[in-house]
Amino acid sequence: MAETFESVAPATGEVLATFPRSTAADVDRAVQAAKAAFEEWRLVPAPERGNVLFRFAELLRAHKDELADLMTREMGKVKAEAGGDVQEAIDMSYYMGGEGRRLFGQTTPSELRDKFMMSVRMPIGVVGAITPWNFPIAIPSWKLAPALVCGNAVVLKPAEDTPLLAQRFVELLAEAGIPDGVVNVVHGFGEEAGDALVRHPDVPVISFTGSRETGIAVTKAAADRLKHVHLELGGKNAIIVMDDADVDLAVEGIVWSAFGTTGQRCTAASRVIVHEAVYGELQSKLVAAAERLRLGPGWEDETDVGPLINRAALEKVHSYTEIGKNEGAKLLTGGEPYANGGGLYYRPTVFADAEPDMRIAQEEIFGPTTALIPVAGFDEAVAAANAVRFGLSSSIYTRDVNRAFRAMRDLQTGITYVNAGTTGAEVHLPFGGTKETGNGHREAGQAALDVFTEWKSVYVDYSGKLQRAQIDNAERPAPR
Ligand code: UN1
Repeated sequence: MAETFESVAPATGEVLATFPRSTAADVDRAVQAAKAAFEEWRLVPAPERGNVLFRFAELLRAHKDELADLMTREMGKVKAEAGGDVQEAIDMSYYMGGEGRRLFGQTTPSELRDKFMMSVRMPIGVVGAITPWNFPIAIPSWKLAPALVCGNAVVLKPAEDTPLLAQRFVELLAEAGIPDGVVNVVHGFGEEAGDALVRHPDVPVISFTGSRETGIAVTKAAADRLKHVHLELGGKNAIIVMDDADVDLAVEGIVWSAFGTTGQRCTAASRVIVHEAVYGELQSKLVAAAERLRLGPGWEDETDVGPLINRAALEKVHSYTEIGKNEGAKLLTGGEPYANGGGLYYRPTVFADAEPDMRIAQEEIFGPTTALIPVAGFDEAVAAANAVRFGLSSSIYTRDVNRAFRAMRDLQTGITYVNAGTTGAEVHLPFGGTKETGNGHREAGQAALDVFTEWKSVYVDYSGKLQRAQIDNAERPAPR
């Protein structure tokens, strides 16, 4: 009998479904199916591949409510955010569907006569996509939509916390007309199914979203075969609030970015760097706003903040409350679990008087905890924002256009917001981070195509004779 694992609702502890725990042999079968299907799929005209994604987007629209509802149960986020998660997948599928009629390369003149040259994007083969539970529909679409329109086949290994949503995702892709074998799913755990996928010799591309530590392990495991590895890892994102900011607007942005999705976003604002002139005002307004948030199951209309994903997450978040207190930061509110019908709730937590080098200001917590760091001016604020190993998102609240532009230039992150929080990336700009948030790749936008294609440069000589580049044209007149 194959081993199994359960999908459990974080708001109630209820078992939603049981899934087979995929082994290395299962992964191998999935990869072989993908490898065979790739040979057909790569030859399907790209606009036709795009049409499948358009149909997928339409199916996601038709099933948006059902998927959002399931997401409130399996993952726990609140209904409006669950709808937003599905909407990201709809938008990404339409956007990448349209790429089927672009996938632009370049043409450029040759240095020789009667010779034509161009670059074209080529699909690579089987993509191994390893996705997290926090955006259980959106992130699979960020990886699969571009991978598929570019002509690759995929083996998807979704997080073990959200297998039901992943299952619905691939069922709808099949209904949209993805041929058999082009998309395959394996379920289970990173050490087993994930590791087998990353090491499989017939999987040349790995796209992984998850923790920094797992990203390093993935990179090492993929190194022996020099695989292409795309990584989307942690964040320790800061919101800077300057003395000239609209403090009420900043508080709204902080509440949304720090406590939305219960802080379980890689773009969550887990640091707030505040000019001392508005530090007192911001503290009291933020605490009042945090204490107004209602905790409960994601499917209830009144809920602002849902549960954490699992017990290990709850324990980790609580351990950082202890760490923050021991480091000497001042706990202003929260800092404890909240009992409600067996759900894994944690009170929105705000620390004040944090130093930039404290662990609560350096390490990714992935929960509803944020730390206020007071500063005396702009330069100190930017230095504090940059003083972390991660570089995903950043934000500044200011009404001074010069400061805003300096911040856009100097904040060392892949994404910077002005007068908005650190979350809410749209699908048609590149998404990803600098430093240890990744390895230089981006997903979403045009940049995603670089992960899922190889450039091929093509030269066509129609002169009918041997022309030798760099030799037959060596005598160029010097420009005057
Ligand atoms: C993530 O947390 O991994 O910008 C993705 C945002 C969302 C995506 C977050 N659109 O916060």
